[in-house]
Amino acid sequence: MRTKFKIIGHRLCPYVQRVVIAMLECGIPFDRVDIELHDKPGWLEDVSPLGRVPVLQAGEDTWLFESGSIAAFMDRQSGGRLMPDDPLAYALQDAWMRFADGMLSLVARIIYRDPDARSCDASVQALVRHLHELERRLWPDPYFSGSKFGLLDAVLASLFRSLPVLDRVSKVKLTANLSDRQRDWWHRVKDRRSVKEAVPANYDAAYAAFIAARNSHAGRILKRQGH
Ligand SMILES: N[C@@H](CCC(=O)N[C@@H](CS)C(=O)NCC(=O)O)C(=O)O
Repeated sequence: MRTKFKIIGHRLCPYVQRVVIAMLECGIPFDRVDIELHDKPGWLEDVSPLGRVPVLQAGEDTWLFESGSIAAFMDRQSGGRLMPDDPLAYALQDAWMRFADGMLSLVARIIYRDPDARSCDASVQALVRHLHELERRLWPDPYFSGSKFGLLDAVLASLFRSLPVLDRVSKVKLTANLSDRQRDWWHRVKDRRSVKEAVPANYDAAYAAFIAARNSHAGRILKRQGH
């Protein structure tokens, strides 16, 4: 019998969320072990080339890294519920997931690196441009993945969830820049069981506290606000 999958993650990480959402959607049983990023266990480097999460234990000595690869593996494992069969439709979804990954990199810049209000606002503004571009080219019908909830929805859910907290660190407001269609989609998706269960119930407070512990402009703002 195959050993049960084990996912090593972090309770708030967006990349971990997409994997957990995919596994829950596909009905694949798994164990989840969350680590602290500031105090990583020594063995993480042995199983994850860059010491990052998520990493999935797929067999006794087989570890898979990169959230996109893990989620795609889970999807194939369960017969392809979350990605289209058609090769072109598949490639398009994949391309939009990479676009969304670019947005997550901007979020990481805001959280960890932007040192002052000017650079933080510039990153938030870049996120707004991405949201507008998404709205111009792809809209949910009723999901971003099409008629069924898919991997692209999982990736965007991990991003949309963070927007209200990010609104607190810049004068540029992300939630005010969502289109009605994007807002309706999030309203529909946020209470989905897989999406809810991918993070702790107190996500907003925990995420704000996580950012407040970083030495960035966003961190200092949230610390000053008492998270
Ligand atoms: N491209 C990777 C990104 C994973 C990633 O950056 N994870 C963060 C947590 S959200 C991490 O492990 N950071 C710790 C580090 O980089 O040392 C993926 O999709 O899995």
